[in-house]
Amino acid sequence: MSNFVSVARDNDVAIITIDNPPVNALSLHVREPLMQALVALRDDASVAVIVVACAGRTFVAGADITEFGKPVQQPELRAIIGTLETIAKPTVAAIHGTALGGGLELALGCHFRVADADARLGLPEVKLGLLPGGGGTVRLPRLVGAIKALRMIVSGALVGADEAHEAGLVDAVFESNVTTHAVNFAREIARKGGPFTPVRDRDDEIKKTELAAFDAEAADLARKARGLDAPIACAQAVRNTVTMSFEEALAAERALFMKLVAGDQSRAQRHLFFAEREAAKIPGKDLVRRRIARVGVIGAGTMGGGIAMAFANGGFPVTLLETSEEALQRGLGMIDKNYAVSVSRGSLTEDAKRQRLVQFKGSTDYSDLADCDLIIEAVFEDMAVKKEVFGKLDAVAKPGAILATNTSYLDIDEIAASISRPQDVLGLHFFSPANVMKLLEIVRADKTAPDALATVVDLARRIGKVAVVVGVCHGFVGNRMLAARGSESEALLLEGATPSQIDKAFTDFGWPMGPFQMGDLAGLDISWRNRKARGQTAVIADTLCEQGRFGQKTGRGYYLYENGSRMPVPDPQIDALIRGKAAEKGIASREISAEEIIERTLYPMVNEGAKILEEGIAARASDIDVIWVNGYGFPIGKGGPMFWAGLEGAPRIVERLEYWHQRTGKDVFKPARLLKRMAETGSWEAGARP
Ligand code: T1G
Repeated sequence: MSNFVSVARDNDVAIITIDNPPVNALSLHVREPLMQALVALRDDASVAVIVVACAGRTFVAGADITEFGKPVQQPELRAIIGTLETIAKPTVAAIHGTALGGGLELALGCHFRVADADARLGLPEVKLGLLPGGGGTVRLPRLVGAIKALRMIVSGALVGADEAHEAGLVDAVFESNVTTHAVNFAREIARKGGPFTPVRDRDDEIKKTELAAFDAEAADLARKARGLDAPIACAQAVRNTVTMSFEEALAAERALFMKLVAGDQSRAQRHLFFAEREAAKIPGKDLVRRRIARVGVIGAGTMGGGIAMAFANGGFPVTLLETSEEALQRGLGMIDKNYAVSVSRGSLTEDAKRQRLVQFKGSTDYSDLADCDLIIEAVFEDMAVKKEVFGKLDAVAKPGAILATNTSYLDIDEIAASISRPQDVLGLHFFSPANVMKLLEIVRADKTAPDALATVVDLARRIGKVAVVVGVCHGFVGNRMLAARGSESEALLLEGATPSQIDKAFTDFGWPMGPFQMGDLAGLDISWRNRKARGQTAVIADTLCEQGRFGQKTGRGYYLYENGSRMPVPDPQIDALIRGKAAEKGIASREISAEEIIERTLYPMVNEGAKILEEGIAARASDIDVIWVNGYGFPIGKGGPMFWAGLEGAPRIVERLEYWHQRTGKDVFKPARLLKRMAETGSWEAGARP
């Protein structure tokens, strides 16, 4: 057949094997020989049954995402599945690893599916801003029912082999050698004889659907879509399967798919798919990694405790160090409580909780860190305190141990220079809650050894984090751009905007919440301490903090939070305070549009991103997008700030920045060289540093 598709025979059983590393994506060079094989085996009377299997680490993980946005080439996946479904002799899909998207759709074109016990199955297209375009929204409900299919397709979540078996998605599960078992299963099926009903003709499950219950569930899911089109389209497509004929629903699925694949949201989410994988590619691919068997964490506060949990969840034994027994027990107690919450929510079993807790060893003695291969400091954000801790680490840590700081803005070169082994020092900037947030900003200091860096990039994946390597500067990438985004917030308030008006501009844009609500959630006292440490002031924010308005934790900040609720209530006192400060400064109040709010907050942020690229603090514009989407809630449907700049139009961003620069004289609006270059070329890479 071809290098990518081969056919073997086991007497009257034909086994088609797809072999397209790394994930057997259904690229054109797979689809062509696959179609030929199916037609040939359909028409070969000596073949009684056909098994479809894959070589390598996984069954088909979907259509080839790199082909989207390009002219469609025949044969399409739908045609292949259509052909497969017309084959009268029994067909069996042998699933190992993952059967995802077009891969599961291909399997749904078979009469039977058998899976390896560790296999995972799903239609995650919604995570690419799409919906299943190969008949998944029409065939899956016919096996698992409309409601189950709705949940799987709108969430994009995967199911394990046992759950798939229970749901009727797979017909048998085997501990191992699924292809061998599939051949025996196939032979047994052929021996028993038909009829063999294609999935397309199985209506019993969808006929059971209660449309009212379905619509209620779909409406609930739609409320969580936050401006994304794909979840809504997914729900509509599954509903069509209940209310339309097979052919009508299939055609409707196609129309929805073609609309989404051509849209900006899917382009943005496909950009992020590849951007996350690119971010992990750093020089030194072949470097020998350092062995990490045990991890030490210094500081059992909110950050330290979360970091320790992230490693314990990743299967690492953790030594947790605190200055006093009381502080240690408080930290361990918080960890236990966090796990108990997960158990009560059903996202963790009691047994798993036990297994994780035994990973922790508490201590107040630095010498207990001597057997750790990686030690992460998460103590108070003060340079003198950091240096004291690293001094002690330098004395006790074993040779070759990686010494990391969780600082979110301090100079890591200065910390590294304070000890005898700067080559082992780097930053591991986790985001709160560290056991939940996916992003890990890995800070490469001037002297950081390449093997230390490569080691922690790999390690991030093992603890379920998305890693991005950045250089040393104040606030690194994320917080530095956050400061640029926030630089105008006060000015906008003084000129007439209200906190809720600005927050609404952000939530309308697609953020989970706006800067003022976020400030109240994080605690206004943290950035107040920061400003004071840097000799900076913010007239409104400082006044709030002087009045003890730290946000949710004190029940009032920019908003009121009554009786411990997290619901922000606008506070007329705040408007009066702001108007008062504006009057003191002689600033007249005026109408401010949502457009102006976005211009004066997000445009400077993109501009700062361009400066960061110019300075080589970030290696790629897409790295910045990965940071903002995974660490700061930037709307995935917009692809991150640097990708969004392309959607928004870099020429417009430059023009409006120049307008505000002229009007305010503020540097934050002075267009960066690389942004101007992007406006001319349409690409960030075109003008980037070599
Ligand atoms: N197409 C093209 N390349 C892909 C790919 C795909 N579907 N999946 C992975 N790759 C590349 C990836 O970029 C990386 O490349 C390498 O393979 C290894 O991936 C019609 C519309 C399967 C769970 O959404 O979730 O079918 O960086 O690093 O961690 O309805 O890859 O090495 O150059 O992620 O072991 C639906 C996407 C497609 C699944 C493996 N399918 N893939 O994870 O490896 S849309 C998906 C994954 C579709 C139909 C529709 C994961 C994985 P490079 P990796 P991994």
